[in-house]
Amino acid sequence: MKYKACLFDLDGVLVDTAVYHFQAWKILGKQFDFELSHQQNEELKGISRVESLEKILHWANFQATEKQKEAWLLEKNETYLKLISHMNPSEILPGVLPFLAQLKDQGYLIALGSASKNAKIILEKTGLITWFQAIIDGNSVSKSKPDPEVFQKGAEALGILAAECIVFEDAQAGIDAAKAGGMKVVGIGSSVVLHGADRIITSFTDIQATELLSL
Ligand code: B16
Ligand code: MG
Repeated sequence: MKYKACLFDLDGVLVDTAVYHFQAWKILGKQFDFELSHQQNEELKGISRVESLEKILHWANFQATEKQKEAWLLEKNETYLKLISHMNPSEILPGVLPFLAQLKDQGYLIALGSASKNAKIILEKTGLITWFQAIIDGNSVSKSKPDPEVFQKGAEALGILAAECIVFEDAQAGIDAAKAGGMKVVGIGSSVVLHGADRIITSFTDIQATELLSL
């Protein structure tokens, strides 16, 4: 087979946790009179928690001490954990489960490549965890997307080459990471905001696993 594995981003690809990140950052922003816009939130997709806070403080034009930043990172995560505590399998995005089943039937390996340090909790709450042969998340990498590390580690964990992987991503930083790692990439979202993917789909209801061979 031309490709051996599919590497999935989590937020915005398998589940829509971006809405919970948005709410949690909005709640935190109140402390320094900052109102996060939807457009700014787009730029936070796929990047780490630390980098997200740096961007937000820059937009808010707020100088914070390292101690303050640490406290806010913790606070944002506590709010986020509360928001995701009720997550369940109903929050898996449309078409994801049938697509994973097709991949499994066709012999593909399946791995996760997420920037989130909370990825495992989300996979457990939604029951998605059983589909994955390897999980690479924010706890296993030192460089964030658009660095390819998260996907390279995924390929390594599965024991296959980058050229044998297809990445599924909703964020520009993630598409760039996959490309930098020499992998094929399917973007999930709109071609107006996502550039450089080998194919764009609006959801997994748009694609059949057999179509991957033509990438
Ligand atoms: P956490 P992904 C990313 O997940 C999110 O898109 C991004 O908005 C978030 O800041 C990042 O995870 C870190 O998340 O605070 O849970 O560690 O899209 O790479 O699955
Ligand atoms: Mg994402």
